[in-house]
Amino acid sequence: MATSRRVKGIAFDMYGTLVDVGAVAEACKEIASDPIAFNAHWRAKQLEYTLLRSLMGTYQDFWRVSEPALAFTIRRFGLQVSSEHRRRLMETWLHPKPYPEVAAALSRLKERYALAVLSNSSPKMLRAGLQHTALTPCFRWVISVDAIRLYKPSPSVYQLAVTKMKLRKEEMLFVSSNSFDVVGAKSFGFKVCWINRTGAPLDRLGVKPDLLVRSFDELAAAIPNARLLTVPGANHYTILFALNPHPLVEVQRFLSD
Ligand code: 2OP
Repeated sequence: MATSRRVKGIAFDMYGTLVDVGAVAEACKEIASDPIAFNAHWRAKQLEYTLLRSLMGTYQDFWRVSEPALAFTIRRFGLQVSSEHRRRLMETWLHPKPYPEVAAALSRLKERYALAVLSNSSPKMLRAGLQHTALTPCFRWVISVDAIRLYKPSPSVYQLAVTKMKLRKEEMLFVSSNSFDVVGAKSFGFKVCWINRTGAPLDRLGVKPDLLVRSFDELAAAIPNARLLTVPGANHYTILFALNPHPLVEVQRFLSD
């Protein structure tokens, strides 16, 4: 028999989800002829280093992982970059831009749900980024992986959000734009919303999110009317029914893919 629970808390990924990392690409224009490729490579290397450090048991925080990832990328692209330019590139991570609809959508969601950030980023970067974007007051918790010295998608990180927010896994929704984070959170057992702004393909790791939307506006419209409905045996999917027709159509299309 189906069981249903209301969402009580929502945890959000930070970079690429709440704030635009494309802004870092702007800064890359100063040093690279293909700033988008340079930035994508830096971002991929950053992620790779978090995964490797988690596996090797040699945690360093996200700032300290990002610097050598930048150095590697500079080398990979055969560039000469001054220490002043490197410093400026790193500092763009402290001054991200929020996606335009994020603040208004979070204000609506905050009325009804306990909101948290759950990020691979370091406490210093999170503090600076949230202050710069004026999003700090939206969140009751700002949770960095630094507390446990492991990176997402380790299940221990998602468990950290459960523990800090004092909610049951089943009462939480996790929201991310990053495919690796979506599959990680889903595999941990969260209900998951994927904000897929660009129509990117999902990583093929055997799980899919419960809800697919293209923006925070769609998320904010869907969630207040939604119940999490768990149907045992139904393809392992927990389907988030929303009264808003648009996301529901997307969900159905997505789940039948
Ligand atoms: C996060 O905020 C860094 O996007 C990554 O967890």
